[in-house]
Amino acid sequence: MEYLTVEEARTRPGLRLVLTRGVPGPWSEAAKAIFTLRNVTYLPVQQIAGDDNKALVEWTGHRNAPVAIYENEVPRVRWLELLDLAERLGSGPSLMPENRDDRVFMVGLINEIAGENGMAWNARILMFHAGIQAQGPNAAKNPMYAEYQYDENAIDSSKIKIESFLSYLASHIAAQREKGSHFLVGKAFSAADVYWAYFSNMLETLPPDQCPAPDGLRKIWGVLAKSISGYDPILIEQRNRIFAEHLELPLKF
Ligand SMILES: N[C@@H](CCC(=O)N[C@@H](CS)C(=O)NCC(=O)O)C(=O)O
Repeated sequence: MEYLTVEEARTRPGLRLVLTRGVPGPWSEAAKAIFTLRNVTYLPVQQIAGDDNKALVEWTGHRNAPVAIYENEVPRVRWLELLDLAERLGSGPSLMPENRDDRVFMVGLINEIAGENGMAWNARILMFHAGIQAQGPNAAKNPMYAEYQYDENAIDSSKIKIESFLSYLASHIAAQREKGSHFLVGKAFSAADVYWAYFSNMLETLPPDQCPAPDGLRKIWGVLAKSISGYDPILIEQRNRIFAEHLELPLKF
């Protein structure tokens, strides 16, 4: 994927989407897919993982990715802000369920996956902990440790939260199938399917021909599956089906 630098992107019109360069970061991958599915074109802009990304902070007030900057509007960073922007700018089938109950459920479900203190935030705490065990306390000097609230006392509760969410999601998928739906919300493809597909990569990474992630990242993500007591294979079957029918493979980053 071709990326603009922040300096180049600042002078360009339209939608600029800041993405972590060279890795399939799940927040960034899901954001890319949401805009693509809504037929919104964007200019990819690079963010460097773990770096201070000074120019990006000066431009947007944010150090990490994804960040979407549309024309002169305020930068949008949270998953719901990005989805709202894609819904507003895009065309074609909506990724938001029309039925209110489904919409309320979808927002909650994605938040359990990608929101602050959701599955992926807790998974990251386990990965940071493994980083300290492997490299010693210096690993925590990386700005991501403080920014993503690493706390050595949170390890056990992070594991419990992840296990409990994965077991909830597996039961929910099974119940959806009983009702004749292969989607996470109601009977239609929605943003929840997109979010689970990309975030499941932290739990079980797609094979290298579908996701050419650096070995180091595969190893770090591998910490999640090793740290928990197990997970139902229905979680992976679900995302494989969504990738096969709705999303682009291989991932390009
Ligand atoms: N902006 C998102 C979180 C995004 C996030 O966690 N990004 C990470 C993973 S893709 C990232 O940029 N990591 C690299 C870094 O922090 O330098 C949110 O607030 O919900």
